Amino acid sequence: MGFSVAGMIQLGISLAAVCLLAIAEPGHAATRHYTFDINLQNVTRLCHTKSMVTVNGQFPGPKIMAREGDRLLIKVVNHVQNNMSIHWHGIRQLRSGWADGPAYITQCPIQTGQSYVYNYTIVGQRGTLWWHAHISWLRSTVYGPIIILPKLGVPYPFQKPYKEVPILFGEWFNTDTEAIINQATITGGGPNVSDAYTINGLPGPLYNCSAKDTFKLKVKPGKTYMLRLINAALNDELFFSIANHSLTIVDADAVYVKPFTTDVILITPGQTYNVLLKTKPVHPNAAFFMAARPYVTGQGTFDNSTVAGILEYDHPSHVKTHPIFKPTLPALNDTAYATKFTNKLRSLGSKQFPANVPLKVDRQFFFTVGLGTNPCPKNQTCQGPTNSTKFAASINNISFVMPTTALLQSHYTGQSNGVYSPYFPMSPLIPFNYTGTPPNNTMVSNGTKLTVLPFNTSVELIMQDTSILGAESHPLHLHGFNFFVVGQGFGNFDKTKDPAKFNLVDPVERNTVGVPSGGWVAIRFLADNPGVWFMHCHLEVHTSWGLKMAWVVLDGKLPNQKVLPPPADLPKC
Ligand SMILES: *[C@@H]1O[C@H](CO)[C@@H](O)[C@H](O)[C@H]1NC(C)=O
Ligand SMILES: *[C@@H]1O[C@H](CO)[C@@H](O)[C@H](O)[C@H]1NC(C)=O
Ligand SMILES: *[C@@H]1O[C@H](CO)[C@@H](O)[C@H](O)[C@H]1NC(C)=O
Ligand SMILES: *[C@@H]1O[C@H](CO)[C@@H](O)[C@H](O)[C@H]1NC(C)=O
Ligand SMILES: *[C@@H]1O[C@H](CO)[C@@H](O)[C@H](O)[C@H]1NC(C)=O
Ligand SMILES: *[C@@H]1O[C@H](CO)[C@@H](O)[C@H](O)[C@H]1NC(C)=O
Ligand SMILES: *[C@@H]1O[C@H](CO)[C@@H](O)[C@H](O)[C@H]1NC(C)=O
Ligand SMILES: *[C@@H]1O[C@H](CO)[C@@H](O)[C@H](O)[C@H]1NC(C)=O
Ligand SMILES: *[C@@H]1O[C@H](CO)[C@@H](O)[C@H](O)[C@H]1NC(C)=O
Ligand SMILES: *[C@@H]1O[C@H](CO)[C@@H](O)[C@H](O)[C@H]1NC(C)=O
Ligand SMILES: *[C@@H]1O[C@H](CO)[C@@H](O)[C@H](O)[C@H]1NC(C)=O
Ligand SMILES: *[C@@H]1O[C@H](CO)[C@@H](O)[C@H](O)[C@H]1NC(C)=O
Ligand SMILES: [Cu+2]
Repeated sequence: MGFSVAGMIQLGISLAAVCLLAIAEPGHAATRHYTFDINLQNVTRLCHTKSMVTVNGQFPGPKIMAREGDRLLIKVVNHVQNNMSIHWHGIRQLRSGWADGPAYITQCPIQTGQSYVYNYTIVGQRGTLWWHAHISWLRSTVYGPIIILPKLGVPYPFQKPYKEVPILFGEWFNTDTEAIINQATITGGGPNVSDAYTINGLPGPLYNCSAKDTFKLKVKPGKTYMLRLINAALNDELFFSIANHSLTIVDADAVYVKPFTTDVILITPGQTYNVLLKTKPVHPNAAFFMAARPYVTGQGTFDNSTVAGILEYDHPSHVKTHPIFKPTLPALNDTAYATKFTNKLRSLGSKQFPANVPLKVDRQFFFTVGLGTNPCPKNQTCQGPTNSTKFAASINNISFVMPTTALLQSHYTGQSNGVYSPYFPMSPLIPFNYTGTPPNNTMVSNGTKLTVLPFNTSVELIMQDTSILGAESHPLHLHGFNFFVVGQGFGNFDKTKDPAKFNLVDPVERNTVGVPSGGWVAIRFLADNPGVWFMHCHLEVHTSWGLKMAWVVLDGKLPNQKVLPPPADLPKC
């Protein structure tokens, strides 16, 4: 922080989002203050201007910078008509669930004219995470990076990059995304898809009326850059590649991995990767597209377009920068590639950064995840799979009904009666051939049901995709924890044969994992963080349809095993 406030004003930098450091002695944790003013901003892309909800008028939003061990105090002031709530995606929130952010799970929304200070400490994490609105579909415009540097004096377990650059993937909609999800909720149909994908808010030259809105990464030859990749898209997993350059993955969801080099990365909404990009030793007489397009397994309509940014070498002015090379991306439905890619991910598992996989399991759960239907209201024609049904989604056939008050508060105050049931089923009530011919009755049941775990329970969870209304990959995100991805496969999970193949040595540790289309994934985590923790598909459309549930982790016996008291400014419903 070697610049003065006056200097920043001269540079025209908005003070609002600038971090003011309170304490910053070497080796000591600091407290970092940010202010997020939620306001409307007119933004134009693809020749369409719309008024959108933003943080500090920025799209994407401001960058949060911290070091491992720091405390963050982020004041969110809501100046718009929409309710607001912000989630710090991937931050463990040890005992500080009040700061986690999903609306009606850990807090009531911040209403118009109100403010709330998110107060939490980053413990044992370093890498790239992100923040986003966690209410309705507002995260389409309200998102930004969280960059967590290692503690002072602790090096990366790989070559120090020359420069670090956040790369946020997003989706641009010409119309208001709140109108889109509201309309879909009424008709029961699939919501309208995006008009473009974006890199750092910019769709790039492959779209009409967009060439001027292109992200350019200017690099020097012979250097190593670290790209901090974040998929903030609403509804799409993405393949990403840079023409004529390989990428070395060193970190996934803010956990170091065994480095591996690849030409194409698959990143689901909710996931992050740090990747090293070695630039060519001498100036090439060319530029290179960095492009992303979706990986699609479902049957609905989708945005099949491609976003491109440009990797440009910092040339002496006489050198030509043409042609522009384009990367080869896998086919939109290339599940073989997706599987090969995810199978390569491994925890670093070093002495300093061990993979603490739970070896014993206290509680086992088997959850089906997939689509289904709700009946169309009488006297209405719906646009679900039939004209008498609406689309729905569920876990163990329960489509989650959002409460009207915050679950954490109900739990903490012992007033959960009538708010939620603590009996979420451990496995499907009616087993069926999950990936075979789907049952005739596709109707889901519903409820606000949670799973209650004693403190320090070691959990194994199998998540099984279903073929109801078509198999589809679902990126499941768990709040409050990282988990280890100990196994995955296609077809139905076989509880006699599959566990023998689990990797309990160096499985990847992360917070969001794709349940393979028509397959299953096995995860393990230690429930050592008391609170109420949301778990949901990170495809916003599926979350809206009910593919979500929550875990209650009870307090432990020791004073440092209990949820902290709620802050005084916690919003009320
Ligand atoms: C956005 O554009 C509208 C119409 O031109 C204008 O009335 C409004 O003041 C603009 N809002 C902002 C925040 O600039
Ligand atoms: C943040 O939370 C910590 C831990 O509960 C508390 O000690 C501290 O006073 C809080 N800070 C603010 C500004 O609320
Ligand atoms: C969704 O798309 C349909 C068809 O293009 C259009 O008629 C409708 O207005 C769109 N809805 C919203 C909310 O933009
Ligand atoms: C882009 O513009 C061209 C020329 O006007 C038109 O033919 C084409 O359909 C447009 N493409 C898209 C995706 O709108
Ligand atoms: C995208 O979908 C449209 C409409 O289905 C189709 O016409 C077009 O060829 C597709 N584009 C690509 C690149 O697959
Ligand atoms: C992928 O899509 C192509 C073109 O639509 C089709 O020919 C192919 O069978 C599909 N592959 C898979 C694995 O679904
Ligand atoms: C359904 O429509 C019929 C005929 O238009 C009407 O009599 C009835 O009141 C409607 N029912 C509801 C629940 O709207
Ligand atoms: C709904 O679908 C059924 C079966 O395809 C058809 O007979 C009926 O006319 C449709 N109703 C409306 C209101 O479109
Ligand atoms: C489930 O369905 C699949 C695909 O149709 C089939 O191959 C498999 O034999 C079925 N499994 C059982 C246990 O019926
Ligand atoms: C589902 O429907 C088919 C065709 O109507 C019927 O043959 C089959 O027995 C039904 N299956 C079940 C499980 O009800
Ligand atoms: C839940 O299911 C009941 C019974 O089928 C239904 O009346 C209610 O509308 C459903 N609630 C939601 C929010 O879908
Ligand atoms: C905002 O949240 C409050 C508290 O849950 C709720 O009563 C109100 O209806 C919400 N307002 C909007 C515009 O959604
Ligand atoms: Cu999903």
